[in-house]
Amino acid sequence: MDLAGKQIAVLGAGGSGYAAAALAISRGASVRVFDSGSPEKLAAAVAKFAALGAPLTAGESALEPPHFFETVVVSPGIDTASPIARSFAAASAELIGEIEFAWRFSNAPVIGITGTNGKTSTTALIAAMLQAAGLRAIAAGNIGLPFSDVILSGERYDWVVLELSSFQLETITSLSPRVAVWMNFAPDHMDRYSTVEEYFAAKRRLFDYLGEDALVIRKEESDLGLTARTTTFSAFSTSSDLGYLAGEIVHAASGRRFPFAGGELQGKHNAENVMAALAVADELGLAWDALAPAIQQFQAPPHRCEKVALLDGALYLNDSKSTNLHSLESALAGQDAPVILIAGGKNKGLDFAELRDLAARMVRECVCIGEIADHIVEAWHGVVPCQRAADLDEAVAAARRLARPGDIVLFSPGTSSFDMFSGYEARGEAFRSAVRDRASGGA
Ligand code: UMA
Repeated sequence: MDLAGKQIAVLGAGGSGYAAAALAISRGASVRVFDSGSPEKLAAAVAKFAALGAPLTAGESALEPPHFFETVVVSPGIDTASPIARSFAAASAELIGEIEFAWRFSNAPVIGITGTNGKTSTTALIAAMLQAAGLRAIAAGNIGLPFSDVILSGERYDWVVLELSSFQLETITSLSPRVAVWMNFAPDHMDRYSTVEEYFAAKRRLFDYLGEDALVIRKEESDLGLTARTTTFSAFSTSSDLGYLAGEIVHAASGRRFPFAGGELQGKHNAENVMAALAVADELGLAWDALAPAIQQFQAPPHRCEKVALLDGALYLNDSKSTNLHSLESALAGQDAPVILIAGGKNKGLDFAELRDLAARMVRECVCIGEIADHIVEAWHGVVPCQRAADLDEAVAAARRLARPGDIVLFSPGTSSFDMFSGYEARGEAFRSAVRDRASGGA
């Protein structure tokens, strides 16, 4: 893509907007940035973009394109149906996302990973696995590092491992992963999409430019009519290419086995993340044995079924990133010991009755917190003994009284945190300290 002398507009003054603007400038473009957020809140960003040489227009005046642009690069958080995106799309030759923009400059092949849950852990795991195999690999995309920053760094990579959200996939027009990984799908982001089908269609764009490249996909969702060479995985199906048996991951056709239990990762949903990584390894011709130490020592990113401590013989897991029911469902289904669950948080209209059967099978007792506590008690009445706690610290104290040696105390809220915390990270940190204080001899 030749940008010399071209007029480029970047929409959104967040991390991806900044990286895209910097990349465009480095390739000789003239760049302007537009953000419909309030000028007061964006005062620091105005100075930062001015220093870069990409003037930022904020607020109401950002909605009117001042002239025609060759290319508009939109940040993932901006809905393409929003007023700002629509007016710029009408005043440009093309509107593409930051991921697509960076892809056009990439010399390295991409492993693209999407899914409703588990994609961040799997992205980090695959990058760590490739690095352990001596390859130059980097994790980028929705995981937090904009793809444009990877290009701008000038580093040469053998592989870019990209976590791709539906928001990012909506605006690709040529991105073609060498290996596409589909973790799972469940309704989410219904504040952006008007139907579940629309959300699915956005995610499915991962395959739009796939051709005959490789596809790694969860068995339960593999019936998508694609022609790509496919490897299926599942910890719950007996007919997938990669499956789970008594603590091991098994390759059905060859009988190869990979020891999963005993590593840092925990739960069958993490076993599926490892299966996806091993399928990628097969695709790249990497032997499993050589990868075992890196995979077994790999620690899940914080707040995703992260092991916190062993207290009175019970294992405490922090899954604060569980902000929807699907994520709680995966965390519960993945356990193979009785669970004392701490759940609850903001009441955003979720129906915990959907998990009644699973909770009846997996949860011995539940401690409910937050705005939605009463709803959980009611939804699981008669199948799971539930009690309420006033805050997270009280919930940990209650769970400790209920737990027996060998149990798992799982903090997987199943909803967002904003009734009590500033975000899932703060919530997870509060859980960690409540547990660690007790593990180190506190109350
Ligand atoms: N904005 C507008 N108009 C709008 C909406 C937003 O101008 O209608 C402006 C905001 O005022 C703000 C800017 O857009 O200044 C923010 O853009 P952004 O939301 O795209 O934020 P970035 O900092 O660029 O972060 C994005 C991803 N954010 C989202 O998809 C919401 C990050 O994913 C990603 O890590 C980063 O790019 C680097 O690639 C975060 C995320 O929450 C982690 N992702 C969602 C998720 O995981 O559920 C999909």
